[in-house]
Amino acid sequence: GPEDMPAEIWEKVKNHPCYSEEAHHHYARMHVAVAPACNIQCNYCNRKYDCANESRPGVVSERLTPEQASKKVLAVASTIPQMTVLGIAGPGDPLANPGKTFETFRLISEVAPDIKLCLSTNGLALPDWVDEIAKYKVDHVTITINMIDPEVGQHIYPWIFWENKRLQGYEAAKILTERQLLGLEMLTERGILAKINSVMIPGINDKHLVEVNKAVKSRGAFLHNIMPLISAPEHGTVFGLNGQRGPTAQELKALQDECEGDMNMMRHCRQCRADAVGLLGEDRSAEFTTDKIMAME
Ligand code: CLF
Ligand code: SF4
Repeated sequence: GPEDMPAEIWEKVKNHPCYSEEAHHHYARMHVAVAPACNIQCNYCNRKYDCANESRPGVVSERLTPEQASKKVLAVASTIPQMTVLGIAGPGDPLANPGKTFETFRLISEVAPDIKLCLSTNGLALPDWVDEIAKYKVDHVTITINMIDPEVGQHIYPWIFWENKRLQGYEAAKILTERQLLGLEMLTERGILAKINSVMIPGINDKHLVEVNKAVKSRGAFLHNIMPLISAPEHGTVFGLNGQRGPTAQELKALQDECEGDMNMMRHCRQCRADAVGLLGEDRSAEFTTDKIMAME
């Protein structure tokens, strides 16, 4: 609440449903799935579907062009007055699709300047785009950080695509963690609120996430959202096919409680689709498919 933070930060979080537990009862967000490509591989991802860094794996979202996305935002904003935040969270990595992502932000800031812009990324390309993010007044950025130790990271990320090369194993994870933490520091310097998402993977990074929590807090992260791995074999992810289990609800809560003393923990995440529309936990995306939006005109 406003008593826990400086006034300028409260201004940014008070009507963002993910950054404020209270706000999520009253304010809605929407996502537009304009970013199909990705620059890394996570073992919990199946590329045919949405980016599992911010959304439930195994869901196919409707892909839009920036123009379709901006039409959709106008249609939703006129139907759902509590819609305060537009996020780009997939289906791949928004910053691996910078042309589409920033063109979407540009169009929306022209037609709907009151809507807050939000972005979720794996962080590999983040340092290259922080100035552009600031230019479009994107006040909220989520980075998915699952490790700060490449020994751990090599079991989560089989490869990254970096400076025109595919890198693997320890080397790939080392570059990824360096870029994520640098990107976080650059956001903090510019006063952009950073939320960290971490996927809890039992036996791989569950113990290590306490270290991640400390590292991101010391670099100014505002909120930490530890999410359970979802690894049903039918999603076709590497972890799912290898029989890697997700955490139990008790294991997740115990880890969140352990980190709670160090920084604000998000506990109301609903692992939304890359084309989610509505209050968190409510899915109105089916009301706003492209054919329906075109029919509204
Ligand atoms: Fe979307 Fe993410 Fe912005 Fe929210 S979702 S880009 S910060 S506007 Fe929110 Fe959904 Fe959890 Fe994401 S409940 S998956 S944390
Ligand atoms: Fe999949 Fe997202 Fe990871 Fe890319 S960043 S591999 S889209 S989960």
